[in-house]
Amino acid sequence: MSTYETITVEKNAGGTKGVTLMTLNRPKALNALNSGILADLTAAFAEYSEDDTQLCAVLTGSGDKAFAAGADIKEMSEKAAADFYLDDFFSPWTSEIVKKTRKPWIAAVNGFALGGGCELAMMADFIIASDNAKFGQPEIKLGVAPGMGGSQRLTRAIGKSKSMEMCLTGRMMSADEAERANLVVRVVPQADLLADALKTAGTIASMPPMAAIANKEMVNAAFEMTLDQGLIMERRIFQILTASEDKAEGMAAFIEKREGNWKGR
Ligand code: CO8
Repeated sequence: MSTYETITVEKNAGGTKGVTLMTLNRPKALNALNSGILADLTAAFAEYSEDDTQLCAVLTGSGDKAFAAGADIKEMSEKAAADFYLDDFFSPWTSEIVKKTRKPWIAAVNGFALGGGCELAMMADFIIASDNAKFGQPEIKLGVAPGMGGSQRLTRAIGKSKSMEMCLTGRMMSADEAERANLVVRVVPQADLLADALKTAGTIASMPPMAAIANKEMVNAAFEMTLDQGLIMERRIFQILTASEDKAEGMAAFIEKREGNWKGR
């Protein structure tokens, strides 16, 4: 397993088979997302994708204050527009973390998730939040705007009015409001967050792996396609899955009242 400078990665985390725990590890800077974290996280997600023993991942922040308080403002303050454009800062995240990561992953938001931190959490398949979590897109206060998907993913998640107000005022949203607005799956006490996220990830990791990838692909397609196109895609993937070894095993296991023994194909 690789070692990273700005994140920690634990496979089979806490003894949960098949679950990789990634932790952003710059607590003194509230886990602000600098280019070091960008490189480490991109590599860690590639490693997760390639490791057939790991079937669900959890991403969280170290310390009890922040998931990530945004892109690193100190680093960004020294960059010119041409640097952002030429480096295409943050685009590797979209390609590696969102597009290439076909296996599921969960964001366990344990405090501030602001700006790029909120955007990173929203790249996850779903978010579980601790009761002290706070979400926001405060970029406007810095004279900019979301640049890693916030204006698009937040709007899709919570609707235009709330998203518009969040982006225009830069205000923070509490965990309870985020749950009411469907931004997060549920809110748990901070002390229970990691256990809850790992347990949920463990449940996902115990499912037939190819079916998990297919389910993720189908749900994501709902954001990209018309209803008709999405329904056709769903039906085709369903049909393909019926030819899998795990379909035969899953249905036999149900009838024989036993656990499935998955092949992942
Ligand atoms: N970047 C760098 N350092 C940070 C950041 C950050 N985003 N957030 C906090 N820190 C640092 C502080 O500077 C401080 O360091 P130091 O002790 O050396 O001064 C340390 O973390 C602790 O922070 P505070 O003392 O401020 O802690 P508080 O509890 O008083 O406040 C807050 C916590 C409210 C979270 C506050 O730190 C804050 O407002 N942080 C900034 C939040 C923010 O504006 N985030 C958005 C950043 S912009 C962004 O994410 C754009 C992404 C898209 C870019 C796309 C480019 C193409």
